[in-house]
Amino acid sequence: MKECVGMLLAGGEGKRLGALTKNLAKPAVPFGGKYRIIDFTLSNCTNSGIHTLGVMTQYSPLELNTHIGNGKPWDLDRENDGVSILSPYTAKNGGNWYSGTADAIYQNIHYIDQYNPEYILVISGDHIYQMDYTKLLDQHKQTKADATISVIPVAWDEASRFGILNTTDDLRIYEFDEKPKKPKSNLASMGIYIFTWTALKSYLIEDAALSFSTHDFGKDIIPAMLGDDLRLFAYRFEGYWKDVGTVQSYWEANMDLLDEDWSLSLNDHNWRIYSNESNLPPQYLGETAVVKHSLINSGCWVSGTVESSVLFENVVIQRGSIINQSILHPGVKVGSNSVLERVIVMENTEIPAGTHIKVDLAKEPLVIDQEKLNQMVLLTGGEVG
Ligand code: ADQ
Ligand code: ADP
Repeated sequence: MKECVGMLLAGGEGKRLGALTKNLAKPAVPFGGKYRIIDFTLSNCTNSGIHTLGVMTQYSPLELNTHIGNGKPWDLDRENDGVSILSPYTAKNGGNWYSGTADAIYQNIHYIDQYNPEYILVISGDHIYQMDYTKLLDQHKQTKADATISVIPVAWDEASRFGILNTTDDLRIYEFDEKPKKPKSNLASMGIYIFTWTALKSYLIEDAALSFSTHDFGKDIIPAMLGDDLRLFAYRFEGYWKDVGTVQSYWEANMDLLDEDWSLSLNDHNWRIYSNESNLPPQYLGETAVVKHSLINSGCWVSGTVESSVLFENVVIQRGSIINQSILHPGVKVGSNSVLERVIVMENTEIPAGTHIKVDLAKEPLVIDQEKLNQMVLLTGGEVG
């Protein structure tokens, strides 16, 4: 028997990340110079002592599954528990694609039941944050809740892309609206829940039989529980948290790693973020290199200027090029005398010498892959403003 089993939802398509998720599940998108987005959640599990974890994958899972592998970097390669990749499957008595987040858990009830847990931690693979789930679980037990939702205040103009809720002074939730057009508060659900398993299980079974349901936690399960007056509580998380569901928020979260208030820090030795280690040579900064305020990973070769940017492994910047506020994925090569500003360049893209791409602050940063680049060069001869 396990007290708490973690269930990590990692199967969404991530449409709003555009080209970044063309061939890749959102949780597998590279982040922060040497990580993938899902590393934050996986590391939070290890650091919080959650060692039994099901990861539900579905959309473009190949690279994600390879990345997780046997879970070794996160100390989740264990014999009797550890990490299990739960892909949808068909069987004689049913089984199908996961039609929603609640359906993904519903279809894995047997996986959960084999551990006979008291509680279930439901988490997502597309958030950047460092969180101790034991505090969330402690509050859940103290309040004898059926469900506890982690919450954080968000900017009012972003509130309608979240589940928005209201609580009494003792944090009991009395109102919950999933992505409301007119938000009544700016207290947002982080999509991180603890459920008492018996309570959740009965709601999942009931919900699975409803033909009109979208089988989603925010749209269906939480409202149904609230409607039945179950004990739903909010857990106020204090710390850095970002849903990197849009290109803008993905870019911002990377830039936050460079912000010297270190609200998001990779340097916290008590809360390390683990990932697959690559065995690469040290970065080389040539005599013409100017590097400021940036993260530069191993295997990079820089002869140009790099400011306020994140360079993943094996990136090459030739002489005379200026890279500013940009994110360059592994293996990107930038020829000489090019200028890149506020762009995200995808894996192995080769930028020809003399290419100018600047995106001004009012616009969303531009995601560039080889195909997009070739189109742009054809249209403009390399000058994109
Ligand atoms: P969204 O982020 O819009 O809102 P959703 O798209 O349902 O939630 O994705 C949640 C997680 O589940 C993601 O990690 C996604 O990859 C995964 N997922 C989605 N569909 C899946 C499926 N069919 N199978 C497996 N995994 C799947 C949610 C809540 C809001 C809350 C925000 C916070 O609904 O209330 O405010 O998260 O980010
Ligand atoms: P100073 O205060 O002398 O300017 P630093 O800028 O070197 O010192 O670092 C201040 C603190 O920020 C230190 O605790 C250091 O460990 C931390 N720090 C430095 N670089 C990073 C980084 N890339 N991410 C997170 N924390 C960092």
